[in-house]
Amino acid sequence: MIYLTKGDITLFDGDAIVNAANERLLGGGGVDGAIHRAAGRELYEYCKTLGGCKTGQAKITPGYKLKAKHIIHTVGPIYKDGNSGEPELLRSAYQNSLKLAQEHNLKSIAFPNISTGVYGYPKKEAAQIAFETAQDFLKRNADMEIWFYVFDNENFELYKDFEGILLQ
Ligand code: AR6
Repeated sequence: MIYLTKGDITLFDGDAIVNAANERLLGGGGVDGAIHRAAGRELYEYCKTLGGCKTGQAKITPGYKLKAKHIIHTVGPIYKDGNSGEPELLRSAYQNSLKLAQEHNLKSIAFPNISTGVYGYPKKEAAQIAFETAQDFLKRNADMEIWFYVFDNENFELYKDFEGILLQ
């Protein structure tokens, strides 16, 4: 199932939240900053050992002080013109996060709207890619709960009419 919630992803009480990180994996602004603040210093110390993460890839850490048991850190593309591989890289970020969740036998995962803040990805196009990737994944892994945590009204309006999405 795919769920939609408006609010702070650091409050998600489930198996994993996804962080929209950068390639260094050492924190930053936006949702990345919020997650590092809520999870605590231990997250930063652990992330230092990971050697970063390439755009479109994903790495997993414990959730530390979060309610969520794990954090899946992925790096979305910085949006340039839409013809520089951004759609493929954004899809990979979602796919690789879901794959990692599956490999760790996780059953619930919450995503922020990757790349649509500081990285400037147009929200409508990003929402389409996120939702389609989730739907595709569920065809093969029907028992995963996929949550989209939107933080602003524009994203809420974009997601709420997707077919089959459940408002929570
Ligand atoms: N819960 C849910 N969503 C949030 C939260 C929150 N607590 N805070 C912000 N958002 P951004 P990006 C939304 O900029 O575009 C960082 O500095 C936000 O409104 O966090 O992938 C990293 O270190 C937006 O819709 O991530 C990277 O350098 C969405 O999360 C860079 O920003 C993503 O916005 C990554 O940029």
